[in-house]
Amino acid sequence: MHIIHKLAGLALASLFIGNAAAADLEVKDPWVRGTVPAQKVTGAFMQLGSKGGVTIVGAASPAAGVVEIHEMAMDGGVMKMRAVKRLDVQPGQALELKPGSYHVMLIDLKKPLAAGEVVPITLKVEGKDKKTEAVEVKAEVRALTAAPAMDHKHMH
Ligand SMILES: [Cu+2]
Repeated sequence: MHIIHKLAGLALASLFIGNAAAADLEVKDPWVRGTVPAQKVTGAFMQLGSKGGVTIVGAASPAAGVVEIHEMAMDGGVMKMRAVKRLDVQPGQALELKPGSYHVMLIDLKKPLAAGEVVPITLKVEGKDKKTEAVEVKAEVRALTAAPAMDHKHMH
C-alpha cells in the first residue's frame, strides 16, 4: 500500500514539472468546442491509443467544476449522453473521442472558452498493473461550427 502511494505521488510530481507520465497512453489532436457566454458545458475530443491497453477512469480540468467521460447512444430513437465510469482503450486500436460519440464533458465551466485558448485536461489512466497515473492533455479550443450539436439534450 505504501509503495503504491509513493508511486502515485511520483507520477503527480512529474506531471507538475511538465514531464508526461509514463502511462501507456498516446493522445492525438485534443480539442475543446468553444462556448458562448451563458454556456456552462462543452465537450473535449481527442484520439487515444495504447500499446498494451489502458482504462480511463476519470478526468479533471481547472476550466470546469466537474469533468466526466460521456458516451452517446440511441435511446428510444433519441440520441442521449451518459457518464461512464471507465473507458477502455484497447491495445493497438485507436479510440476516437468525437462529437456524437465518446467525449470528455466539461461541466460547470468557470468562464467561456474562446477559440485559440488552451484548456489543460488531466486524464486518470489505469494501466494493466492497476496503477493509476495522471496524463495531462493540452486541448486547443476551436470555434463552434456546424458539427452536430451535443449540448441540447444533455441530462445534467
Ligand atoms: Cu456529454
